Amino acid sequence: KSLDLLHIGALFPMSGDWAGGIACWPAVEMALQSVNDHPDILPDYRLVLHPQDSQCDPGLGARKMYELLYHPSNNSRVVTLLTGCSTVSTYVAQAAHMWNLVVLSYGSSSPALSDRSRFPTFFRTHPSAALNNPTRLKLLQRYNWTRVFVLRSNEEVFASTAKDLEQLLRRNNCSVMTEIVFDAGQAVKQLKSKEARIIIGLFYDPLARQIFCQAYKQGLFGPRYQWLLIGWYSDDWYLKWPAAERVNCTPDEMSMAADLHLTTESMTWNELDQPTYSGITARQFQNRVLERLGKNRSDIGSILGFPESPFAYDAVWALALAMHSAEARLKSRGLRLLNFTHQQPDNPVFFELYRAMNATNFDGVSSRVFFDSLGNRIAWTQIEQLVNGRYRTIGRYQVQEDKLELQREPVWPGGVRPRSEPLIQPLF
Ligand code: ABU
Repeated sequence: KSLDLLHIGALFPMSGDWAGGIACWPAVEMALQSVNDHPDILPDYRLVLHPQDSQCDPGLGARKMYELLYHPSNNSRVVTLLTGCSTVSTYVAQAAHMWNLVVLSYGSSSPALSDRSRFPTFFRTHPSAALNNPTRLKLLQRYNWTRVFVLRSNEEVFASTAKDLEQLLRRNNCSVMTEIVFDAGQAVKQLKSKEARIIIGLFYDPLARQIFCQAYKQGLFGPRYQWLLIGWYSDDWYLKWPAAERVNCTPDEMSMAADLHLTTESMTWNELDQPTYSGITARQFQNRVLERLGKNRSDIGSILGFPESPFAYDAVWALALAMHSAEARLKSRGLRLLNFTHQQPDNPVFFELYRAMNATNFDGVSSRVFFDSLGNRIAWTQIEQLVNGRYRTIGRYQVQEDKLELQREPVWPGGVRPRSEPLIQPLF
């Protein structure tokens, strides 16, 4: 029988600050194929993807959104937008509700996106970066680090993460000073002059390379210092970089500076080796993404967007299930998903789709998928440490139950746990 088409606009960052589209795009295609092949989900429809490269650039992302909505060659009516990269999602999700569009992000961590008054139709399968802050606090408390420096770049994703972190640390009697990076050399110099010892870095990985090169040159690494970074960079972020990026350090120098840093990140995989709602296990999903990318399991750590690919796969399933349930409710009123319009302010299709998104609850390859009242995902976080060129697990933490499960203690630079206070107190 002939199927009606449901159009989905999608923005993938294929380059730029976070080029996670590299693994997330194939994951979305895989999910679309499995939904379209499923006999019982949206049996009267075929989902059609309209992918665009945003380069993780908010201006380009906004332009691509308008093209998806208005380009004359695009006579399809896009019902929903999938996005990745916080900076792009922030622009898109601020505007999209004006066109009745639900925005679902597989790759946006910015805590600012949890503001329902600014982003009323935004959901994400990627957890908010704020989820890492209680984990950071747990580590600081465990190792008696009460004087901490936050080094962050100026994008809202990191500003909002830092704000949440500062409030949490101050409430827990930890002194925290924040340095915003405009120039990596100057920022590292400031940290040195303030006798920083415990440093939490919040930035995308191109800036991380600039900072660690400066940390090497200015000696802000090794014994006495402990860096805590974001855990979703590729495993070789400090060794390899795009040709256009100028890093004035050798990979050996970068390795020395980056060695023994700790990371925190939300856990991305369903750990049960059982078929999830879509019929495949998380491991089968990994193998299929690798196959599409022409890569092996040994490449996993260096594929950009691989940790987020389960969020991308589950985002499509969340959307398909929400559409399916919206269609059933619409039918009882003599309507269909095809009655969606961008203009009608109280469009019933938009209303039912939004309602169904809120009720999402299924077992995904990234574990159970459901959203809190702000459209956020709930998840465990894991702690890792770079030791001699390999990331190894230190433990994991679940904030709701205040559960810390440690597998091992970190290796300390120079064999001694750094203190957060310098031996001679600085005058500030
Ligand atoms: N885990 C990737 C998040 C990227 C972003 O928030 O922009």
